Amino acid sequence: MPSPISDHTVPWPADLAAKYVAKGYWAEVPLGTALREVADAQPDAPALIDAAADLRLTHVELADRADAAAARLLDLGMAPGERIVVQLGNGWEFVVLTLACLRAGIVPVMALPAHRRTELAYLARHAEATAIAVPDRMRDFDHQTLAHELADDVREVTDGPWHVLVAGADVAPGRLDLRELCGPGDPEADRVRLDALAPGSRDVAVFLLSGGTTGLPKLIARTHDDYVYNARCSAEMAGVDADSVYLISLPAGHNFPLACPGILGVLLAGGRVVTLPSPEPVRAFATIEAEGVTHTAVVPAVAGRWLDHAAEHGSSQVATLRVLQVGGARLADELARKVTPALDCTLQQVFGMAEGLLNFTRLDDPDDVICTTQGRPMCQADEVRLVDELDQDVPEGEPGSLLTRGPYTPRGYYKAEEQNARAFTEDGWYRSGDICRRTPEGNLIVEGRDKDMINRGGEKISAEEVENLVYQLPSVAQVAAVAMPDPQLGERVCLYVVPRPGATVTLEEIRESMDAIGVARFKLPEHLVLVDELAATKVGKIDKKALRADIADRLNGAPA
Ligand code: OOB
Repeated sequence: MPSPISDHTVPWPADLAAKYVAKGYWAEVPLGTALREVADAQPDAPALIDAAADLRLTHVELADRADAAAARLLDLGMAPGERIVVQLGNGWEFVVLTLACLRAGIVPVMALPAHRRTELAYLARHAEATAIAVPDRMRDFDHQTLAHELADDVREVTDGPWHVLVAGADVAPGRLDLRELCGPGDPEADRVRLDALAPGSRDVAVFLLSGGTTGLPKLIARTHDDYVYNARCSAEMAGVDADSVYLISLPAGHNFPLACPGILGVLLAGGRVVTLPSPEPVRAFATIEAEGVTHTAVVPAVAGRWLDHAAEHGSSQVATLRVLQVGGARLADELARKVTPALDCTLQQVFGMAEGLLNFTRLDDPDDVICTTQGRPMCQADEVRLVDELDQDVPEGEPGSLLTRGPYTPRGYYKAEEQNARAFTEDGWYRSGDICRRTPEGNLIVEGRDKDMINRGGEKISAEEVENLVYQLPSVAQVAAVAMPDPQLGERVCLYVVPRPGATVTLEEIRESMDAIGVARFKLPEHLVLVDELAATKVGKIDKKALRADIADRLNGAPA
């Protein structure tokens, strides 16, 4: 049996929890119940449109399907509190299954479609998952075979069943058909059953993955109370209401498209969610036009492609778009200034993290604030400090490392005592690792970071994780992974390698070996620099700052 989640989470202090309830931040309602209430209030309003599968559900149809799927998960033998790894593309099955889990108190672990054996095996084992949901195939990869093969890895820790749920037309014999599981059921009976099982509002609702600075991603346990608030307040920030139509085109398991406001915030506001498998501009623009999309969220790399597309083809297709949220990585001021003229909508910068804190520029902020800052915290009770190396507050206006606490920022990672000691202060501040400056009006500007992470078009890559994988090659004596500037994606992974004496090392060989182990392709290094030794700091650590400067110089054609 998997161990109870509450054995490994760090709760908010009781006095603060009471304050968050008293102030109304925590509504003390589980997400599934809150969503059911919306469906009761406006049953026939459109809720979900899967633009690729051409499937449309109203709020009541969606809520009923979620209950039906929840009931079937329970019938499989899954119990509330168990964990399911969710690795699905953007489509109706993702939404129905996620809502089903929220209703039944089964906790989804939000994996990404790009994850492969290494990440999935780790996630499943660490979360002690008893099930996984995958597409049959996606981008030429056979997800269901891999999911099935994970059974042995997982049984070592859970010693129980391993359910493989497959979404697609090609479900192999012996696996469970997720589309059937998410199909219509017996609404009244299912509802009575699920109402009786509603999880507690302090219980964990979902596991998000950390952007990651350590060897493997950490799990962030988001509770019903904190995540309902996260989603509702984000919806307010973005001006999302029952008339809003929100396009989800980033991988839906990320916090941004899931709940900022994303799927959950939009559904809670009574609005309509439209899913697309990717943000590729031709399809995205056509979908915005066809569905009358009013809001959407993208990363800066996608915003750039959309602006190029609009420059070439005009913006008439996106005439209904009112708000373009951009976040996940720093949006260059020059790009920010192009958004409104090119797409005729309001830009909203979002500086957020799966760990909690969300900053938004407000829709009615002056253009200068919208185009040159990453906004300010969404909640009065969000605490933000900018500190120096000794954790002392820096003078106002100076750059400092961001620490935060608040009603939707958990106090520690799941089952990660050692990392928690580093990533959180003793009094519960989360060290985001972002170097920010605060303007006199209170807006934050992200100037850099002091964490060992590479932000590739919004996908976060832990340098340590890449280095650990590269060290598996016998030809490598020493390796450092650093961010290399890139005009399209912002950053890509660059490797500095010291080969063993007499050995040769090539980029191809490194990429192939990582691919063979099975890791997400976005983590594969894209540039290799062979050196005799790695620059070191005074205390003998690898000097990543010097390496980042070195690769930037090399790309600029300057002598190294
Ligand atoms: C979002 O969440 P994560 O967990 O994938 O990554 C968080 C990190 C931040 O600590 C920061 O380093 C970076 O991503 N980041 C930004 C940014 N938004 C995120 N850096 C500069 N400018 C921004 N606007 O990325 C995320 C979660 C919720 C909403 C939006 C983004």
